[in-house]
Amino acid sequence: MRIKKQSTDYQVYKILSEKQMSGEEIGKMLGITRSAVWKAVNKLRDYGLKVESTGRSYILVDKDELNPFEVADITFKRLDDHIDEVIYYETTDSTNERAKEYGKSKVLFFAESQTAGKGRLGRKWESQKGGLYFTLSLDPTLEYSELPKITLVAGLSVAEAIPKAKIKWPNDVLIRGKKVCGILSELYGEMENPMIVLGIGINVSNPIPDELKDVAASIGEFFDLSRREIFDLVLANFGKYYQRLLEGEWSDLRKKFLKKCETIGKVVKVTTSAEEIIGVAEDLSENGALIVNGREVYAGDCIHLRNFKIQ
Ligand code: BT5
Repeated sequence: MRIKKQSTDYQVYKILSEKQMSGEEIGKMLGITRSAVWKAVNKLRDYGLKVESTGRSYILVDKDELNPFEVADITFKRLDDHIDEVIYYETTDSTNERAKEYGKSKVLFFAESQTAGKGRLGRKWESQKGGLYFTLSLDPTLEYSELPKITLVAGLSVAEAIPKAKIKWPNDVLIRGKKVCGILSELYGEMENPMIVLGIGINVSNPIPDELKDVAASIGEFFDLSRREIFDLVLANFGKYYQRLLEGEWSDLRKKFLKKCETIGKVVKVTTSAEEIIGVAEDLSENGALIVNGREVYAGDCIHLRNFKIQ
């Protein structure tokens, strides 16, 4: 289902989510007829929302925890300058794949569940109902070399939204050492003008398969936070931090990232496409790279070697 920022259905939802109102009043606000309002209200009903009409007013009752219009409302509120369309799926293969197929930036793809959720390097991302699975297609005005910072900023946005959460460089968010969020960013389109497909998966109350229970968890095991609250906080943080990144304020974001990142100071094994490096993760460079044994690493798989002793 597609929801555009300017669509009448969404505009009517937005008004009714704030207060009850008559068809005439809504019509006046939006510059449309009462019957157009009535049509929009019926569309909201078709999508399963409960809109009562008592006397003169329409009242939106029983707001779902996160219905498609609520997803759109949060998105447009928090990412006003960067997203103007939301595409919502009950289920799809992978929101990153949907984004690439659509091929347009400024869109947020959201799924209640994914049948072929993707991790990095062809790995699988478990995506049962109860979690948050979404992808933003962005068209950043950044130098090519700055693009990996978008993933770091996304991790920071999630880590700051969840109590006690820490970042494992480059893209995992953990609570007590267990992964609750993964991020997959992909470059798409032409080299000169690439589109970023930024996929974020957050475990909220979705079941975690037994074989992953040692390394993964859902936020619901630790905190009583709803999907709505988490989605809203993550997008609010990302809207703010992404804007700062575009405005060249990386050095402040880097400091924030370092505060949340538990990789620094640990002995790590980083596997890049070319090699494996074992050593102390010393710092995050001004360029956004992890510094291991004095070398800059921009992307790779990172394992914290807690019991490893350096001679
Ligand atoms: C990631 O890959 O962590 C990136 C995950 C991105 C998922 C989002 S959901 C929305 C969008 N659409 C997609 O299709 N993908 C994105 P990586 O660092 O490679 O980690 C993958 C590994 O994490 C797997 O091999 C498992 O060990 C583990 N894993 C799988 N599902 C998990 C889950 N739900 N929670 C925690 N760990 C999981």
